[in-house]
Formats: sequence, structure tokens, C-alpha cells
Amino acid sequence: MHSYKLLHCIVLACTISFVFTADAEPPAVNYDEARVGDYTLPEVLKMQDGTPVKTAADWLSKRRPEVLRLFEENVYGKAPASWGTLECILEDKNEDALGGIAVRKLLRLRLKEYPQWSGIEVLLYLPKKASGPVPCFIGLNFKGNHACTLESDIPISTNWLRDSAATKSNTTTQAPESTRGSNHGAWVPEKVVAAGFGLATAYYGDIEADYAGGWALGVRGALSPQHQQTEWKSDDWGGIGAWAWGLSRMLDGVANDPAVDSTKCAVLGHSRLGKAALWAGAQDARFSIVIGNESGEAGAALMRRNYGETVAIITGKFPHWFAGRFASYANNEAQCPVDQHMLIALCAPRPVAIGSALEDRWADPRGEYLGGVYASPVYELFGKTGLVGEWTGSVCSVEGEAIGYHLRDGKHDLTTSDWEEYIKFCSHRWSWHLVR
Ligand code: GTR
Repeated sequence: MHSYKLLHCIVLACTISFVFTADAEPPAVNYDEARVGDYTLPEVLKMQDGTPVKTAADWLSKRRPEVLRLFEENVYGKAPASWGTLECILEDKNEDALGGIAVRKLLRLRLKEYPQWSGIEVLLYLPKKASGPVPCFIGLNFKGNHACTLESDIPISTNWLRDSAATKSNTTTQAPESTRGSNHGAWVPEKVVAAGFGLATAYYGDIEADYAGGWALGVRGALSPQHQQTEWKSDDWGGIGAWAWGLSRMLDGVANDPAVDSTKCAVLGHSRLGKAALWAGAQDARFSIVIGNESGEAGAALMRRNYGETVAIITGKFPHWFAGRFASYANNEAQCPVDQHMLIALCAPRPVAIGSALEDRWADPRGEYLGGVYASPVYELFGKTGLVGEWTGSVCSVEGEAIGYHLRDGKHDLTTSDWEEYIKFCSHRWSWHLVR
């Protein structure tokens, strides 16, 4: 081969590989339902030793703890059992927020014994004219609290900033003023408050900076043995475990507020933070409703379905999200003792809402729906219907008593129309007093 041809080939090869690495979707991704292939799910109602689980009491006392442990060991890792004293400091209060309809609070959650971690700043909105304690939505955001509201006086986080030059470094930087309100459509506090509910959100970077070495800056670094552990065991917690832990600490802080009905707090998250919300809700039964919006692989979508993102892709790209062992199921999902229907089942009998978007094929909308369907036998042990209704591949909203699913038009995002679905889903269940 002439040397210029060789050079041409090298340049071409580099360009192709650049296109594939720059693209979120490597070439092998399957989007053809006909090529999903056969798979056998682990039986949610059978103990690892083969004993059938026949009653709600057996589920709660035997199989649920076993499934929780399996998720810890194989997918998300185990969070530490103790973290000392959580301090909840009221940093600011505005009695006349959101044009007069809300009370706004800024709470800082810190660990007394681990002062090197700056903690979580929670932005909490509560309806001003409530006749008693209100239910509350709790969720982590991607862009900072200042981005989730149109109010212009929310402090801008100086923690690691997503989508910036600082993404892969520990340089602390600050989002520009121009990003105020830029994520408002994903949180719509006015809408939530007008519906009679509270809304608590916090920036996920307060808990862990989202890159491979980011753990050292956040709570995983603070709580690690010697505070600066560099080797993780195969079942130690990853980033999703840390964010889920943070959601439970937000519940600790928010539930303390007499204006909040601590028996009616929903955890909600989108995408990777939808995975974290599901994992938080699965572990922490104080969340009365659990909502995973477009949570996809390692969220609500069945991992054994070869459609969209796979275990190989997610663990290759985001190893820091998971327990090390999860990567061993790449192209080997059949060996994993859990699948994601079991994550949803861990929430039973509490209601779960799952959201998908038509253009979000990466997250496998049908796989997310099936996660709810195959969790349903556990809800039936409690005398409740899980997910009922057909998946047609077009826009729909279907639900049983305890599990709801919607598929909307459009792309991967948390939108106002998703919120409308979740507000409706939660209002019904909170007012039915079905949450026990
Ligand atoms: C993607 C990842 C998804 C989802 C998403 C997000 O790149 O592959 O699993 O978590 O990021 O969080 O936006």
C-alpha cells in the first residue's frame, strides 16, 4: 500500500473511532424489538434456595431482605451502616416566595463528625396556604438549585460543576449567573406548590462529583476508611448508592419540618438520578411513593433485554456509579441474580410510577414498562394490582392500584408533562390513603 493510502486509512480509522467515542451510542446497540432475543428473569417470588414465597409476610421478612442484599452485592454496592449525626441547619427562609404562594427554605444537611464534607443544600418550597402538613416531592437535580427556580436569589453552588471544563477535575468552579432558571422546566416549583405539595431538591454534585475520581470530593470520600480509600471492594457503594443515600438524608431533613407530612413523601429522579431515586425508594420504606423518570438501564428497564443501553455499555462508561461486581455481568446478564423488576418489587406495597419517552430508545421504554409488569406479583401478595394495561409503543398512561407507567412524546428529559402525570398519580394515592 502506498504510504499516503496508509495515512489516509489511519486518518479514516481515527475519524470513525472518534465518531463512535463522541457518540453516546456505540454501533452494536440494538433497537430492533425482533432482535431482543429470549431471556429468563430470576423469579422474584422464589428464595435463592428455591423456596417459594407465598405471603406478604414472607416477602417482607425473608425475600425482601435477600433481594436487597443481592442488589447491594451485585449492582449498587452497600452504603455504610453509620455516618454519625446529621445536622439540619436552616440557612434562609422566605415567607413570600414564588410570587406569594410559597414559603421557601434553604436547609444545609451536614455530618457533624465529618466536617470535611460540605454537605447538601436543600431548596424546599412549601405551599403558604396549607391547612396542615403537606405531602412533599424529594429529588436531586443536575444543574444546581439556582437553575431549578426562576427566583434569582438562590446561592449558586461552588461544588464540582457538571458540563464544564471542570467535569473531570476537582477544581471547584461556579455556574454562571446566566444558568439561573435554566432547569426550571424540570422542576416547575409553582406547579407543584399550586397542587398543594412541597418540593425539595438538591444538587447531586453536593453528594458526589459525577466522574471516576469524584467520590473523593463527596460523601463517599468522607465516609471511606481513612477518609481517602483508593481501592473499592466489589460490593462497596458507587455513585448511585451515594446519591440514593443523599435522598434519604434529604428525607431526614425535610420530614423534620412540621409543615411536611412525613408519611407522604415521594422520591423522584430522572435518568441516572431516576436510578438513584428507585434505589433510594427500594431501600428506604419511609418514601411513600417512588418515581423513576426515564431511568433506563440499571433503573426500571430489564437488564436482560438487549435493547438500547446494556450492562456492558453502562459499566464501561460509568464504572463509578456501581459496585465493582456489576461489570462482571456485561454480556453475561443471565448470571446476575437480580433483574430490575426486583428493584421495583422492593418498594411493594408502596406505589411506584415509571415514566418513559418515545424518542428515548436508549432507556428502553418497553423494558421500563416490563420492569413494572414483572414486579406486579409481589404487589398482588399485598392484595394490590401492580401494573395493568397494554404497552402499544405509542403515547399512553396505564396503571394498576400501585404501579403507574406513562410513555410520552419527545426526548429524554424531565418535563412539565411528566410532572402532570406524577402529580396526578400521587394526588390520587395520597388522598385515597392507600399509602400504608
Ligand atoms: C446516559 C446513560 C444513561 C442515563 C443518562 C443520564 O449517558 O447512559 O444510563 O443515566 O446518561 O443520566 O442522563
